[in-house]
Amino acid sequence: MRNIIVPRVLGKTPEEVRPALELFRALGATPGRNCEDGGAYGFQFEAPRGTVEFLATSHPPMSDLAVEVSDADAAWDIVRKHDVKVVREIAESPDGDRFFMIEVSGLRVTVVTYAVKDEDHGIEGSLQAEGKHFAVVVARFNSFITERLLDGALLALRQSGAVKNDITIVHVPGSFEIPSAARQLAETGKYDAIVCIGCLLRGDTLHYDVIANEVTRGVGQSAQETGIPHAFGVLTCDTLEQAIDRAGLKAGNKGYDAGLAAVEMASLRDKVAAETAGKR
Ligand code: DLZ
Repeated sequence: MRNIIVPRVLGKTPEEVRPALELFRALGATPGRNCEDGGAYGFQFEAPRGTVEFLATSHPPMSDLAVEVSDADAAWDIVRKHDVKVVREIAESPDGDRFFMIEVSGLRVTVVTYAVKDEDHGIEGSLQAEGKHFAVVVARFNSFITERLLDGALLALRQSGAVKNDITIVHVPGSFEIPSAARQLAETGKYDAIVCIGCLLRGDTLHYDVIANEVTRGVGQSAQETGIPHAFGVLTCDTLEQAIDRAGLKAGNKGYDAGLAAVEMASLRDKVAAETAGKR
């Protein structure tokens, strides 16, 4: 068995399903396959783990779906910014679990953080960007793609709680220029993370490989030498079609993913610093 997919109808049109899609994205579920078949649409989401629970009880479950998250209080803050009905406000169970219940697109969802974890997950960043500052460096080359990636990155930052005034967008001519601009921004010390957005399409010359290697190396070097997290939202594709797929269509939006990575890494940096402060 590779995967268990439980389909559920949340509306007749994609528009009716949109609130649930937006909420799940905001909670960090990874968009998976989208499909369309004769006017029926499917939007899949993936999480690192999935559990099927078969119940033997005379009471129907209170919710249609349970989502385990790393931080229910952070998830609660995210949920409150969405168009959802609150069925039960965040509370603590007698066992110490933190949980709340909402309804979105007719789907009743319990969101929970268990007091006793299955395993020690170690230190993890959260998707909370409130009060944090971000810079987004975006290449104009292949702007048809990079503008969509930029939209995705900004959506991720805003959904995570970053405010517009705390996001600086810097435009550069092409991907080759991303590392130097990113480094200059990182060195100001004013940003918690930098999101790098570009699109390299393989042409007939060596240019692609040369630039791709240099951009990857330069962004990595800037991150390591400044200590400021840099998220890599630079597509390296053989064809325009592949790039379109990764800029908001079939394979999600890699700008959005980079935005979330920036938020998580900014949070992780703070947590590692707090966790290790005073330790030898
Ligand atoms: C020159 C060039 C080429 C051929 N291809 C791309 C590309 O696919 N994606 C991209 O972001 N930029 C490209 N560039 C522009 C270079 O990144 C750079 O802006 C110029 O060489 C000027 O330094």
